Amino acid sequence: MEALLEGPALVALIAAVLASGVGLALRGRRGSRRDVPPDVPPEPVAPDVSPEPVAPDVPAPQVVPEPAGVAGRLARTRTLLTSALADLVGAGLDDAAWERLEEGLLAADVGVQATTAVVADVRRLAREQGVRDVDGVRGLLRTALVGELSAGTRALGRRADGGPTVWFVTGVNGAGKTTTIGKLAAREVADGRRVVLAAADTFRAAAAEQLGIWAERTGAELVRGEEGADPASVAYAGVDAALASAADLLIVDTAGRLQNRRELMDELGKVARVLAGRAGGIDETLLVLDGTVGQNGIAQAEAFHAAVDVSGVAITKLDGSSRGGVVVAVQRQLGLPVKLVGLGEGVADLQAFDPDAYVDGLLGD
Ligand SMILES: Nc1nc2c(ncn2[C@@H]2O[C@H](COP(=O)(O)OP(=O)(O)OP(=O)(O)O)[C@@H](O)[C@H]2O)c(=O)[nH]1
Ligand SMILES: [Mg+2]
Repeated sequence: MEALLEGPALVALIAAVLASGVGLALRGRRGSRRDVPPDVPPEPVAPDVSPEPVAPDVPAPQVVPEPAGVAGRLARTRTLLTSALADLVGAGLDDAAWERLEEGLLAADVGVQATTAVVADVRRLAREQGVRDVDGVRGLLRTALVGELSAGTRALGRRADGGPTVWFVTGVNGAGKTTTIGKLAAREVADGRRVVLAAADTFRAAAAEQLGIWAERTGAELVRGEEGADPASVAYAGVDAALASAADLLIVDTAGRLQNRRELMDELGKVARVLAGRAGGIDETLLVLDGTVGQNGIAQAEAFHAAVDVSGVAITKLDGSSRGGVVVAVQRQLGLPVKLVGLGEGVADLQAFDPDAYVDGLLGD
């Protein structure tokens, strides 16, 4: 230690160790964990100490089973919209029947703006083209809905110029952040990437334990802090760990927070700034939305976008009581691309969002 550290750096290290009462574990391997002492400021504690290099052994790829399709999971919404379409045609495309189709889309959580625009389009095209049968109207509706979903790139951001890619994951309590991270880690490790997970959810010890289980399960490395530690310091340590392990990807988990809790949203902004500062940017700021909350997802997305500049959305629980249309509402009202959909609690229940498959799920093919 004396050979490596002199003067201020040594003093800083000793002070940090005494203050925390915990030593810093600077060496980590995949499937291992690093503990960040509570209240370590997000400055480098001992910049002269470089972690020992980790042998560049490539993790044995895990097989992630093929996920179940979106189509099967949106059956309830499909039934609703299919019967609205049949009624529409049965009623000779009269005004009341178009209104019922609107009601069907609203009931599916498509949202007022998108519903109004989509139905106006379909109605006009049906009139212009003389379309009066169920398949024809469904085809027009399909095109209009896919059109609503065509904005933005679907791929999660990745770093091209060396250094680990950084994904920052946010959302309200229980949205499915940690589970989505676990699924992403499994997928990335299976693709041969070295992954570090940082548990910047320090509200509850159980949160880090939960991420730790995913780390073990997937072969990712875990960085965590004590309960109550500054989440920004954990994010910071995550970058250092990812650099030390020559990782390809760092995924930072955060504590769930209500979008109207000002101080918690400010804290999230700080974590993002510290993370971006240390990593030289964030490649994807992912907002995780619970698909079952319907239109409240829009208010959540607005607040998180204002706080941390969201770049992509993951919509979870589309397998549950979700009606699925919130995907359309999020894209139209916020212009944020939906990149991932969660379709269950299992490791394979995550899909890249595919507008065509999704609309087939809503309407049937
Ligand atoms: N059915 C279903 N359940 C899901 C999905 N994603 C997550 N869950 C479940 O939702 C619950 C909450 O998930 P977490 O990943 O812990 O959510 P979180 O956002 O990390 O929660 P906090 O950290 O407490 O804010 C768990 O029971 C998950 O198994 C999904 O796509 N479908
Ligand atoms: Mg969590």
